[in-house]
Amino acid sequence: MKMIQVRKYRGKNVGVLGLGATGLSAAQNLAKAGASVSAWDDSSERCGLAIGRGFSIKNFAQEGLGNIVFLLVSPGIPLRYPSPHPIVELARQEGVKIVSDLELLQEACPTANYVGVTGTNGKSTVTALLDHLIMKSGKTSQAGGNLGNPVLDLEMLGPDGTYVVELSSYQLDLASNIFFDVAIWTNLTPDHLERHGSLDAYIRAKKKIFMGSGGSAIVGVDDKVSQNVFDDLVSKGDRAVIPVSAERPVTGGVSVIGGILYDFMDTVPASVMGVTDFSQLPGTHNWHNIAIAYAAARVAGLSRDVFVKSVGSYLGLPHRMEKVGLYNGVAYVNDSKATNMAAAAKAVACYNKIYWIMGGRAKKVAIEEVLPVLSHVVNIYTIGESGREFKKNFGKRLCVKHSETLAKAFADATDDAMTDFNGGGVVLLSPACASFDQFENFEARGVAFRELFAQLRQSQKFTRRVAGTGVK
Ligand code: UMA
Repeated sequence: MKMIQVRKYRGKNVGVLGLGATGLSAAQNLAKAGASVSAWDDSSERCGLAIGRGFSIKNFAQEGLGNIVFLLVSPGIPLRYPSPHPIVELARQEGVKIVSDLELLQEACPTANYVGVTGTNGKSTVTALLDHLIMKSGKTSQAGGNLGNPVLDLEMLGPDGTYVVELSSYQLDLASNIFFDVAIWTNLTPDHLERHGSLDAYIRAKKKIFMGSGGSAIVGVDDKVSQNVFDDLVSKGDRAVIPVSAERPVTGGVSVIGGILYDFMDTVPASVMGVTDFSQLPGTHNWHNIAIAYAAARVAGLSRDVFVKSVGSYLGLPHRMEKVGLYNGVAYVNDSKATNMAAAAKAVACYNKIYWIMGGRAKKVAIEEVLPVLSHVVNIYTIGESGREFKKNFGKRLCVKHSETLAKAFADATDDAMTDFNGGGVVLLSPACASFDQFENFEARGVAFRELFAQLRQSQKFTRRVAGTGVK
């Protein structure tokens, strides 16, 4: 398959703002297509990296935008709040079009099918699961976006192919001309207010997934905001709208009730399958994700049979309740992606006898969300800059040790889990915090956890070998 080529801009001058994953991928793609790319990043390190890859760096704020046909902006660049990035402001003043990489993808591959997935939680799982299901049905699918791989790094698809794109509120905020054949809204709780300024602005950005008219919308309706979004779409009447709930039966939609997936989309309701036994989709929050993916799969033309046969072979996502391995009867789970307490609470709810490693850079040191499931935890090992404060907060309820680093926490948790003579413990990294105080990102933190586990296994092999030689 071919790399995406945005040929339309051959011979044109284009600007790229931000040189992280999105900016570098776009700059590379545009340069290959024959555009003349000038780029800027506020970090001199990123500019240096781009120069090393042959891109021309231009400080737009000082030198002006020149005659670029558009400015491709990375999702992390502030558009409005707390204040617009000065180069974004300059582009607005000069009437230069601001675009996202998704818009370029849709221009380059206009005949492909597009599924967009947004919502506060579950969007990565729904994206990856749906991508898996489409591929299992024998069709071509490519997944990307907020999931980690920029959309211009995907392969070129035509009318037989589907792009399943995870979209953050940042990415949607940026877009001004996008369309999804199937637009998925999982749920909504307050998040990213530092970027959007208010809950209303966050919701407004997310609602851009329903831009245009036609196609289908799949909307999780288990929270009030999402129920309102559903009602608004139904009253607008410009597309098919399918409700999904993990709490109650929904007319014309899909539900999971008591661990059973029900399909109410046809005139005769059907009980599809039990969803409690998928080890890569643990916890009741995943019931909701499964129901959303089922509804989307049906709308995308997949049969019920394909869904039932394929959901069990979904492998899960790295760093999200990822089973790293078993050592001496203790399970090790990497949930490094849990960067807030709501996400960590979901992981804690899924296991028992947990030796919980948590902490890092906290948005707020609040523990209320995990309290209903705290009885699943044996001990807590805190790390990072919020570690001492979490120790203070949890200290009255449980045994908490401030281990400071992930390596020390891993060793402490392993020691304690191993000395539990009944076995069956779970060493869980689910930090409820961002990683930036000790790691480059949550992926690096998860990789470090995996490496610690590999070392632990290695030490066991070594001990066995030494034992075999009779050396003590
Ligand atoms: N930069 C500036 N000036 C600024 C702000 C940033 O120059 O004022 C530069 C930074 O120096 C950096 C670059 O912009 O070099 C970073 O751009 P970016 O923040 O848009 O990050 P990318 O590396 O392009 O990654 C983005 C998404 N990041 C964000 O939205 C913050 C990634 O989502 C996504 O995987 C990637 O595009 C590919 O599509 C990550 C994320 O954290 C996973 N998303 C948030 C979330 O899920 O909560 C929204």
